Amino acid sequence: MDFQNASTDVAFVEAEPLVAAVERAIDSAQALDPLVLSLVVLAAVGLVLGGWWVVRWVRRPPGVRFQSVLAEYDDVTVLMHPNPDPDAMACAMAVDAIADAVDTDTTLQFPGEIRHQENRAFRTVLGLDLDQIASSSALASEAVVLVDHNTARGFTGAQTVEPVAVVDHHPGNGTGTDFTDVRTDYGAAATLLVEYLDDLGAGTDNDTDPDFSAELATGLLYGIQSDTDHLTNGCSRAEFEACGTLFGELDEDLLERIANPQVSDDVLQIKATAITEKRVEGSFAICDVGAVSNTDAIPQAADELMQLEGVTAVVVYGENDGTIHLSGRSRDDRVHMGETLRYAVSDIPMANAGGHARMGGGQLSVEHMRGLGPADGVDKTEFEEQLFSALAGER
Ligand SMILES: [Mn+2]
Repeated sequence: MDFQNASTDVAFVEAEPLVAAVERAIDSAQALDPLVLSLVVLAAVGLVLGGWWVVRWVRRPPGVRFQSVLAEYDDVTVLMHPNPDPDAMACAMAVDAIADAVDTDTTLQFPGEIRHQENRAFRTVLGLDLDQIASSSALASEAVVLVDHNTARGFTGAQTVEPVAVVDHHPGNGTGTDFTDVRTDYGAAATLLVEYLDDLGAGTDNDTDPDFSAELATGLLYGIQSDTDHLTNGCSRAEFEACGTLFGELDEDLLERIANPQVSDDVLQIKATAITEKRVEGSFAICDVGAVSNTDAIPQAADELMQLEGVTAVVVYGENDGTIHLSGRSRDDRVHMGETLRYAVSDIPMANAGGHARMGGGQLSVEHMRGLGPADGVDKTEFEEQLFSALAGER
């Protein structure tokens, strides 16, 4: 006997009980009422199909689920965090495109101001229609989608806002009633929106809606770049993949116009003051830039000073309308900037300061710096001494 026949024999032996079982099943089926039988078959088919739909429904990619939530509303408000940055604005653009494809109207709103020249350039160059609000009564619709933050803040009544959807990459407990996607390992919230658009077929050759317009793709790329310090800080693999997705859709000319905006005279003036007037002790630099009309120039001056060789931590402060604004930067592992600033203002009533290890800020009133009631107050020289010793860890 050759091996071919041997295997056939084995298969035949195993098949015999199966045939018998099927015959028996057919016999008993014939015994049943044909109506009952067909109902049983129908129910079985229904169950399988239903199960398949449930699995498909549950496994829908996030972009598809997000769009179906938007589709439930006629109007949604896309709310950015106070003083929105390019990441927040890019997210709002993408939500608008996703909503538009299912005929949902959007209003893009934000509290605070858009002051930084890069943020202003982003808004102008990409032609964004953004609406500033100061209170929850100004929200354009009942349904609110939060992007790049997960709890509404920065306007009157913010705590009463219950968003229907939240798309973010910051830690926090905020959730949406219908949809929540918060990925804290991501470098930018815009990355999530690129994935959603990809889920929905944007960027393919098919004539799909939504699609990446040059403005949308460029905005999303700039959002990712600005939140990750040009892909050098806090990135995950997802950021690089998102940039790859956007690559074919970009408009380099738009990108260049956003990245290199004209800088206003006062910002350059304050940067110059910080460079020429700084006090340096060891590797720490502190500078009082005096009266400023644009407080946004203070953190920019701090960024500028950080570029100086040999400087590892800086604090820049200036005065606007009776308030002193502080901004600190550190790339020194010994200096936790947020803690340093908090300590430096701890003797001044009503002052508040804080932040992260590498970046911090604070505000104090000139009035209170002079001391209230029995307090002696501090003058600027004493204040700078306190800052230097806080930077040096001498407490
Ligand atoms: Mn962000």
